[in-house]
Amino acid sequence: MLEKLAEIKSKAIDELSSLSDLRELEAWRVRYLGKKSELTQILRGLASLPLEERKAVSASANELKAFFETSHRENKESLKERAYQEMEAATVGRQITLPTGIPSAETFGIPDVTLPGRPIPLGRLHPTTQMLCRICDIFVALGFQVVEGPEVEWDYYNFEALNIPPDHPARDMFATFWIETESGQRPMLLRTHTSPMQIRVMERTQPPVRVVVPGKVYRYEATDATHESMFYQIEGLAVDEHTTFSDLKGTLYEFAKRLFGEERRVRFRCDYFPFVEPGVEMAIDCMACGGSGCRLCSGTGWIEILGAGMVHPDVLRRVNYDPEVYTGFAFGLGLERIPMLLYGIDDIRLFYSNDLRFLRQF
Ligand code: YSA
Repeated sequence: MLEKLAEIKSKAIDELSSLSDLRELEAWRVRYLGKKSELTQILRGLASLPLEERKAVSASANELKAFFETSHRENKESLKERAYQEMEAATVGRQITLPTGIPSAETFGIPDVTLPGRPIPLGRLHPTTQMLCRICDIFVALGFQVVEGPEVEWDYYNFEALNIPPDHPARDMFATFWIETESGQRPMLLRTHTSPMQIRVMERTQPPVRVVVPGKVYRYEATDATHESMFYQIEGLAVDEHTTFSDLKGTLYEFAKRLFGEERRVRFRCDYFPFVEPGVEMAIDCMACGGSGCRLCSGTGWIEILGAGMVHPDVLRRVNYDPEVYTGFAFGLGLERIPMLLYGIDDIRLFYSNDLRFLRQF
Protein backbone atom coordinates (compact mmCIF):
# COMPACT_ATOMS: atom_id res chain seq x y z
CA MET A 1 0.00 0.00 0.00
CA LEU A 2 2.89 2.33 0.79
CA GLU A 3 4.27 1.73 -2.67
CA LYS A 4 0.90 2.55 -4.16
CA LEU A 5 0.88 5.87 -2.28
CA ALA A 6 4.38 6.70 -3.58
CA GLU A 7 3.20 5.92 -7.10
CA ILE A 8 0.15 8.18 -6.74
CA LYS A 9 2.35 10.99 -5.42
CA SER A 10 4.86 10.85 -8.24
CA LYS A 11 2.11 10.75 -10.90
CA ALA A 12 0.32 13.70 -9.30
CA ILE A 13 3.51 15.79 -9.11
CA ASP A 14 4.24 15.08 -12.77
CA GLU A 15 0.79 16.19 -13.84
CA LEU A 16 0.89 19.27 -11.63
CA SER A 17 4.00 20.61 -13.33
CA SER A 18 2.27 20.58 -16.73
CA LEU A 19 -0.99 22.29 -15.72
CA SER A 20 -1.63 25.51 -17.67
CA ASP A 21 -4.91 26.87 -16.34
CA LEU A 22 -7.36 26.82 -13.49
CA ARG A 23 -9.74 24.50 -15.19
CA GLU A 24 -7.00 21.83 -15.52
CA LEU A 25 -6.05 22.40 -11.90
CA GLU A 26 -9.64 21.76 -10.84
CA ALA A 27 -9.65 18.47 -12.78
CA TRP A 28 -6.37 17.56 -11.04
CA ARG A 29 -7.92 18.24 -7.63
CA VAL A 30 -10.89 16.02 -8.38
CA ARG A 31 -8.57 13.28 -9.61
CA TYR A 32 -6.33 13.26 -6.53
CA LEU A 33 -8.48 14.64 -3.72
CA GLY A 34 -12.02 13.95 -4.91
CA LYS A 35 -14.41 11.44 -3.34
CA LYS A 36 -13.62 8.82 -5.98
CA SER A 37 -9.84 9.36 -5.98
CA GLU A 38 -7.48 6.49 -5.17
CA LEU A 39 -6.24 8.35 -2.11
CA THR A 40 -9.75 8.77 -0.68
CA GLN A 41 -10.46 5.08 -1.29
CA ILE A 42 -7.26 4.14 0.59
CA LEU A 43 -8.18 6.39 3.53
CA ARG A 44 -11.67 4.87 3.63
CA GLY A 45 -10.24 1.32 3.62
CA LEU A 46 -7.83 1.89 6.53
CA ALA A 47 -10.13 0.20 9.07
CA SER A 48 -9.85 -3.12 7.26
CA LEU A 49 -6.01 -3.25 7.40
CA PRO A 50 -4.06 -5.15 10.08
CA LEU A 51 -3.11 -2.82 12.96
CA GLU A 52 0.62 -2.43 12.18
CA GLU A 53 0.04 -1.77 8.46
CA ARG A 54 -2.88 0.55 9.28
CA LYS A 55 -0.61 2.80 11.36
CA ALA A 56 2.01 3.18 8.64
CA VAL A 57 -0.46 3.61 5.74
CA SER A 58 -2.63 6.04 7.70
CA ALA A 59 0.34 8.30 8.44
CA SER A 60 1.55 8.31 4.82
CA ALA A 61 -1.91 8.69 3.30
CA ASN A 62 -2.77 11.69 5.51
CA GLU A 63 0.61 13.24 4.82
CA LEU A 64 -0.02 12.84 1.08
CA LYS A 65 -3.47 14.35 1.43
CA ALA A 66 -2.02 17.42 3.18
CA PHE A 67 0.65 17.68 0.50
CA PHE A 68 -1.95 17.60 -2.27
CA GLU A 69 -4.06 20.25 -0.52
CA THR A 70 -1.11 22.61 -0.14
CA SER A 71 -0.01 22.05 -3.74
CA HIS A 72 -3.52 22.76 -4.97
CA ARG A 73 -3.76 26.00 -2.99
CA GLU A 74 -0.37 27.29 -4.15
CA ASN A 75 -0.95 26.43 -7.79
CA LYS A 76 -4.37 28.04 -7.73
CA GLU A 77 -2.88 31.32 -6.53
CA SER A 78 -0.15 31.36 -9.14
CA LEU A 79 -2.50 30.47 -12.01
CA LYS A 80 -4.94 33.19 -10.89
CA GLU A 81 -2.15 35.75 -10.78
CA ARG A 82 -1.04 34.72 -14.26
CA ALA A 83 -4.57 35.10 -15.66
CA TYR A 84 -4.88 38.52 -14.03
CA GLN A 85 -1.58 39.75 -15.46
CA GLU A 86 -2.59 38.67 -18.92
CA MET A 87 -5.89 40.53 -18.60
CA GLU A 88 -4.10 43.62 -17.37
CA ALA A 89 -1.61 43.54 -20.22
CA ALA A 90 -4.53 43.77 -22.63
CA THR A 91 -5.64 47.14 -21.21
CA VAL A 92 -2.44 48.92 -22.17
CA GLY A 93 -3.24 48.30 -25.79
CA ARG A 94 -1.30 45.12 -26.36
CA GLN A 95 -3.19 42.40 -28.14
CA ILE A 96 -2.77 39.14 -26.28
CA THR A 97 -4.13 35.80 -27.23
CA LEU A 98 -5.39 34.05 -24.15
CA PRO A 99 -4.17 30.50 -23.90
CA THR A 100 -7.09 28.25 -24.70
CA GLY A 101 -8.91 26.96 -21.69
CA ILE A 102 -8.36 30.00 -19.48
CA PRO A 103 -11.79 30.84 -18.14
CA SER A 104 -12.93 34.47 -18.12
CA ALA A 105 -11.31 36.47 -15.35
CA GLU A 106 -14.76 37.34 -13.96
CA THR A 107 -15.22 33.66 -13.11
CA PHE A 108 -12.68 34.23 -10.36
CA GLY A 109 -14.02 37.57 -9.21
CA ILE A 110 -11.40 39.50 -11.21
CA PRO A 111 -13.03 42.28 -13.24
CA ASP A 112 -12.47 41.77 -16.95
CA VAL A 113 -10.79 45.08 -17.66
CA THR A 114 -10.93 44.49 -21.40
CA LEU A 115 -14.72 44.77 -21.56
CA PRO A 116 -16.36 48.11 -22.41
CA GLY A 117 -17.57 49.92 -19.26
CA ARG A 118 -21.11 49.25 -18.13
CA PRO A 119 -23.18 52.46 -18.16
CA ILE A 120 -24.17 53.60 -14.68
CA PRO A 121 -27.87 54.50 -14.68
CA LEU A 122 -28.22 58.13 -13.58
CA GLY A 123 -31.32 59.56 -11.97
CA ARG A 124 -32.75 62.83 -13.22
CA LEU A 125 -35.18 65.47 -12.07
CA HIS A 126 -38.83 64.97 -12.97
CA PRO A 127 -39.88 67.26 -15.88
CA THR A 128 -42.26 69.11 -13.55
CA THR A 129 -39.43 69.77 -11.09
CA GLN A 130 -37.15 70.92 -13.91
CA MET A 131 -39.78 73.38 -15.14
CA LEU A 132 -40.57 74.52 -11.61
CA CYS A 133 -36.89 75.36 -11.02
CA ARG A 134 -36.61 77.14 -14.37
CA ILE A 135 -39.67 79.33 -13.70
CA CYS A 136 -38.67 80.07 -10.11
CA ASP A 137 -35.18 81.07 -11.33
CA ILE A 138 -36.72 83.63 -13.67
CA PHE A 139 -38.75 85.20 -10.86
CA VAL A 140 -35.83 85.10 -8.44
CA ALA A 141 -33.83 87.05 -11.02
CA LEU A 142 -36.70 89.59 -11.06
CA GLY A 143 -36.45 90.02 -7.27
CA PHE A 144 -39.01 87.49 -6.00
CA GLN A 145 -38.51 85.10 -3.08
CA VAL A 146 -39.62 81.46 -3.28
CA VAL A 147 -41.86 80.23 -0.42
CA GLU A 148 -43.92 77.09 0.11
CA GLY A 149 -47.09 76.33 2.03
CA PRO A 150 -49.39 73.54 3.23
CA GLU A 151 -51.33 71.34 0.85
CA VAL A 152 -53.97 70.55 3.50
CA GLU A 153 -55.59 73.92 4.00
CA TRP A 154 -58.35 75.63 5.92
CA ASP A 155 -61.45 76.66 4.01
CA TYR A 156 -60.70 80.15 5.32
CA TYR A 157 -57.40 80.53 3.43
CA ASN A 158 -58.46 78.65 0.30
CA PHE A 159 -61.79 80.48 -0.11
CA GLU A 160 -63.10 82.91 2.51
CA ALA A 161 -60.08 85.18 2.84
CA LEU A 162 -59.99 85.32 -0.97
CA ASN A 163 -63.51 86.77 -1.18
CA ILE A 164 -65.15 83.39 -1.79
CA PRO A 165 -67.58 82.89 1.12
CA PRO A 166 -69.69 79.70 1.46
CA ASP A 167 -72.28 79.43 -1.35
CA HIS A 168 -70.39 81.91 -3.55
CA PRO A 169 -70.79 80.75 -7.18
CA ALA A 170 -67.00 81.01 -7.68
CA ARG A 171 -66.63 77.89 -5.54
CA ASP A 172 -67.84 76.01 -8.60
CA MET A 173 -64.58 76.94 -10.34
CA PHE A 174 -62.72 74.88 -7.78
CA ALA A 175 -64.12 71.35 -7.40
CA THR A 176 -62.83 70.47 -3.94
CA PHE A 177 -61.55 67.44 -2.05
CA TRP A 178 -62.83 68.01 1.49
CA ILE A 179 -61.09 66.59 4.56
CA GLU A 180 -63.31 64.90 7.13
CA THR A 181 -63.16 66.87 10.36
CA GLU A 182 -64.73 66.52 13.83
CA SER A 183 -68.09 68.24 14.09
CA GLY A 184 -67.65 71.84 15.18
CA GLN A 185 -64.12 72.01 13.71
CA ARG A 186 -63.36 74.50 10.96
CA PRO A 187 -63.68 72.95 7.47
CA MET A 188 -60.47 71.67 5.88
CA LEU A 189 -59.62 70.68 2.31
CA LEU A 190 -56.83 69.86 -0.10
CA ARG A 191 -55.95 73.28 -1.50
CA THR A 192 -57.48 73.81 -4.92
CA HIS A 193 -54.97 76.50 -5.88
CA THR A 194 -51.83 78.16 -4.50
CA SER A 195 -53.64 81.46 -3.91
CA PRO A 196 -54.27 80.76 -0.16
CA MET A 197 -50.54 81.40 0.25
CA GLN A 198 -51.17 85.04 -0.69
CA ILE A 199 -53.04 85.41 2.60
CA ARG A 200 -50.55 83.39 4.67
CA VAL A 201 -47.61 85.43 3.34
CA MET A 202 -49.31 88.81 3.87
CA GLU A 203 -50.46 87.83 7.39
CA ARG A 204 -46.90 87.38 8.52
CA THR A 205 -45.05 89.95 6.37
CA GLN A 206 -45.21 93.70 6.05
CA PRO A 207 -44.89 95.23 2.55
CA PRO A 208 -42.94 95.29 0.36
CA VAL A 209 -43.78 91.69 -0.54
CA ARG A 210 -42.51 89.85 -3.62
CA VAL A 211 -42.96 86.08 -3.55
CA VAL A 212 -43.57 83.13 -5.82
CA VAL A 213 -45.17 79.98 -4.39
CA PRO A 214 -44.78 76.70 -6.29
CA GLY A 215 -46.70 73.63 -5.12
CA LYS A 216 -49.20 70.86 -5.63
CA VAL A 217 -52.91 71.59 -5.83
CA TYR A 218 -55.91 69.26 -6.04
CA ARG A 219 -59.20 69.36 -7.93
CA TYR A 220 -62.04 66.88 -7.65
CA GLU A 221 -62.30 66.60 -11.44
CA ALA A 222 -62.40 63.88 -14.06
CA THR A 223 -59.01 63.69 -15.73
CA ASP A 224 -58.49 64.18 -19.45
CA ALA A 225 -55.65 65.24 -21.75
CA THR A 226 -55.45 68.70 -20.16
CA HIS A 227 -56.83 68.09 -16.65
CA GLU A 228 -55.37 66.18 -13.71
CA SER A 229 -56.80 65.88 -10.22
CA MET A 230 -53.35 66.68 -8.79
CA PHE A 231 -51.20 69.21 -10.61
CA TYR A 232 -48.79 72.06 -9.86
CA GLN A 233 -49.35 75.77 -9.80
CA ILE A 234 -47.01 78.70 -9.26
CA GLU A 235 -48.49 81.69 -7.50
CA GLY A 236 -46.96 85.15 -7.63
CA LEU A 237 -47.64 88.11 -5.35
CA ALA A 238 -46.13 91.61 -5.23
CA VAL A 239 -47.43 94.29 -2.86
CA ASP A 240 -45.95 97.72 -2.21
CA GLU A 241 -46.82 101.40 -2.29
CA HIS A 242 -47.64 102.55 -5.84
CA THR A 243 -47.65 99.07 -7.39
CA THR A 244 -49.69 99.39 -10.58
CA PHE A 245 -51.19 97.32 -13.36
CA SER A 246 -48.19 98.35 -15.49
CA ASP A 247 -45.95 96.56 -13.00
CA LEU A 248 -48.05 93.43 -13.42
CA LYS A 249 -47.84 93.65 -17.21
CA GLY A 250 -44.13 94.48 -17.21
CA THR A 251 -43.28 91.58 -14.90
CA LEU A 252 -45.32 89.03 -16.82
CA TYR A 253 -44.08 90.27 -20.23
CA GLU A 254 -40.52 89.84 -19.01
CA PHE A 255 -41.31 86.38 -17.62
CA ALA A 256 -42.90 85.27 -20.92
CA LYS A 257 -39.95 86.61 -22.95
CA ARG A 258 -37.40 84.82 -20.76
CA LEU A 259 -39.31 81.52 -20.80
CA PHE A 260 -40.71 81.39 -24.33
CA GLY A 261 -38.30 83.65 -26.23
CA GLU A 262 -38.19 87.26 -27.42
CA GLU A 263 -40.34 86.64 -30.47
CA ARG A 264 -43.48 85.48 -28.55
CA ARG A 265 -46.39 87.90 -28.48
CA VAL A 266 -48.36 88.31 -25.25
CA ARG A 267 -52.04 89.17 -24.87
CA PHE A 268 -54.01 90.27 -21.79
CA ARG A 269 -57.80 89.94 -21.66
CA CYS A 270 -60.30 90.59 -18.91
CA ASP A 271 -61.11 87.65 -16.66
CA TYR A 272 -62.84 87.20 -13.34
CA PHE A 273 -61.36 85.97 -10.05
CA PRO A 274 -63.08 87.13 -6.82
CA PHE A 275 -59.76 88.02 -5.17
CA VAL A 276 -58.53 90.50 -7.82
CA GLU A 277 -59.92 93.65 -9.38
CA PRO A 278 -59.39 93.98 -12.27
CA GLY A 279 -58.71 90.36 -13.24
CA VAL A 280 -57.01 89.23 -16.45
CA GLU A 281 -55.86 86.15 -18.29
CA MET A 282 -52.55 86.19 -20.07
CA ALA A 283 -52.03 84.26 -23.31
CA ILE A 284 -49.10 83.86 -25.68
CA ASP A 285 -49.37 83.43 -29.43
CA CYS A 286 -49.42 79.77 -30.36
CA MET A 287 -45.91 78.48 -30.97
CA ALA A 288 -47.19 75.63 -33.16
CA CYS A 289 -48.98 77.76 -35.77
CA GLY A 290 -47.52 81.21 -35.04
CA GLY A 291 -51.01 82.62 -34.41
CA SER A 292 -52.87 81.41 -37.50
CA GLY A 293 -54.87 78.79 -35.57
CA CYS A 294 -54.33 75.05 -35.09
CA ARG A 295 -55.40 72.07 -32.95
CA LEU A 296 -53.07 73.04 -30.09
CA CYS A 297 -54.63 76.49 -29.71
CA SER A 298 -58.16 75.30 -30.66
CA GLY A 299 -57.99 77.48 -33.76
CA THR A 300 -57.69 80.75 -31.80
CA GLY A 301 -53.98 81.41 -32.37
CA TRP A 302 -53.55 82.09 -28.63
CA ILE A 303 -52.78 79.88 -25.63
CA GLU A 304 -53.80 80.96 -22.14
CA ILE A 305 -51.04 80.41 -19.61
CA LEU A 306 -52.12 82.17 -16.44
CA GLY A 307 -54.69 84.12 -14.47
CA ALA A 308 -53.72 87.41 -12.79
CA GLY A 309 -54.96 90.74 -11.49
CA MET A 310 -54.61 93.55 -8.97
CA VAL A 311 -55.13 92.28 -5.43
CA HIS A 312 -58.68 93.12 -4.32
CA PRO A 313 -58.83 95.87 -1.61
CA ASP A 314 -60.97 93.58 0.60
CA VAL A 315 -58.22 90.95 0.53
CA LEU A 316 -55.68 93.58 1.58
CA ARG A 317 -57.96 94.78 4.39
CA ARG A 318 -58.36 91.21 5.67
CA VAL A 319 -54.61 90.99 6.32
CA ASN A 320 -54.51 94.49 7.82
CA TYR A 321 -52.85 96.17 4.85
CA ASP A 322 -54.25 99.64 4.19
CA PRO A 323 -55.50 99.60 0.54
CA GLU A 324 -55.19 103.38 0.45
CA VAL A 325 -51.44 102.99 0.94
CA TYR A 326 -50.63 99.61 -0.55
CA THR A 327 -51.56 97.99 -3.84
CA GLY A 328 -50.43 94.74 -5.34
CA PHE A 329 -50.68 92.30 -8.18
CA ALA A 330 -50.95 88.53 -8.17
CA PHE A 331 -50.90 85.75 -10.71
CA GLY A 332 -51.26 81.97 -10.83
CA LEU A 333 -50.17 79.59 -13.55
CA GLY A 334 -50.69 75.89 -14.18
CA LEU A 335 -47.20 74.46 -14.29
CA GLU A 336 -47.64 71.34 -16.45
CA ARG A 337 -49.25 73.36 -19.22
CA ILE A 338 -45.90 75.11 -19.82
CA PRO A 339 -43.75 72.04 -20.69
CA MET A 340 -46.76 70.73 -22.63
CA LEU A 341 -46.53 73.82 -24.82
CA LEU A 342 -42.76 73.93 -25.00
CA TYR A 343 -42.24 70.26 -25.83
CA GLY A 344 -45.51 69.44 -27.63
CA ILE A 345 -46.74 67.01 -24.94
CA ASP A 346 -50.34 66.25 -25.79
CA ASP A 347 -51.52 64.57 -22.56
CA ILE A 348 -51.00 65.92 -19.04
CA ARG A 349 -51.55 62.43 -17.56
CA LEU A 350 -48.12 61.38 -18.88
CA PHE A 351 -46.49 63.46 -16.14
CA TYR A 352 -47.69 61.31 -13.26
CA SER A 353 -48.18 57.85 -14.74
CA ASN A 354 -44.55 56.90 -14.03
CA ASP A 355 -43.83 55.71 -17.55
CA LEU A 356 -40.03 55.77 -17.76
CA ARG A 357 -40.14 55.94 -21.57
CA PHE A 358 -41.72 59.40 -21.14
CA LEU A 359 -39.69 60.55 -18.13
CA ARG A 360 -36.30 59.55 -19.61
CA GLN A 361 -36.76 62.10 -22.40
CA PHE A 362 -36.17 65.05 -20.05
C1 YSA B 1 -55.72 84.15 -10.61
C2 YSA B 1 -55.55 85.45 -10.21
C3 YSA B 1 -54.59 85.70 -9.25
O1 YSA B 1 -54.43 86.99 -8.83
C4 YSA B 1 -53.81 84.71 -8.70
C5 YSA B 1 -54.01 83.39 -9.15
C6 YSA B 1 -54.97 83.12 -10.05
C7 YSA B 1 -55.18 81.71 -10.48
C8 YSA B 1 -56.28 81.03 -9.68
N1 YSA B 1 -55.89 80.79 -8.33
C9 YSA B 1 -56.64 79.70 -10.33
O2 YSA B 1 -56.38 78.65 -9.79
N2 YSA B 1 -57.16 79.82 -11.54
S1 YSA B 1 -57.53 78.55 -12.46
O3 YSA B 1 -58.53 77.74 -11.82
O4 YSA B 1 -57.91 79.04 -13.76
O5 YSA B 1 -56.20 77.69 -12.61
C10 YSA B 1 -54.99 78.31 -13.01
C11 YSA B 1 -54.29 77.43 -14.02
O6 YSA B 1 -54.16 76.11 -13.49
C12 YSA B 1 -55.07 77.22 -15.31
O7 YSA B 1 -54.82 78.27 -16.21
C13 YSA B 1 -54.53 75.93 -15.82
O8 YSA B 1 -53.29 76.16 -16.50
C14 YSA B 1 -54.22 75.17 -14.55
N3 YSA B 1 -55.27 74.19 -14.25
C15 YSA B 1 -56.51 74.38 -13.78
N4 YSA B 1 -57.16 73.22 -13.60
C16 YSA B 1 -56.29 72.25 -13.96
C17 YSA B 1 -55.08 72.85 -14.38
N5 YSA B 1 -54.03 72.15 -14.79
C18 YSA B 1 -54.17 70.80 -14.80
N6 YSA B 1 -55.27 70.13 -14.39
C19 YSA B 1 -56.35 70.81 -13.96
N7 YSA B 1 -57.42 70.15 -13.56
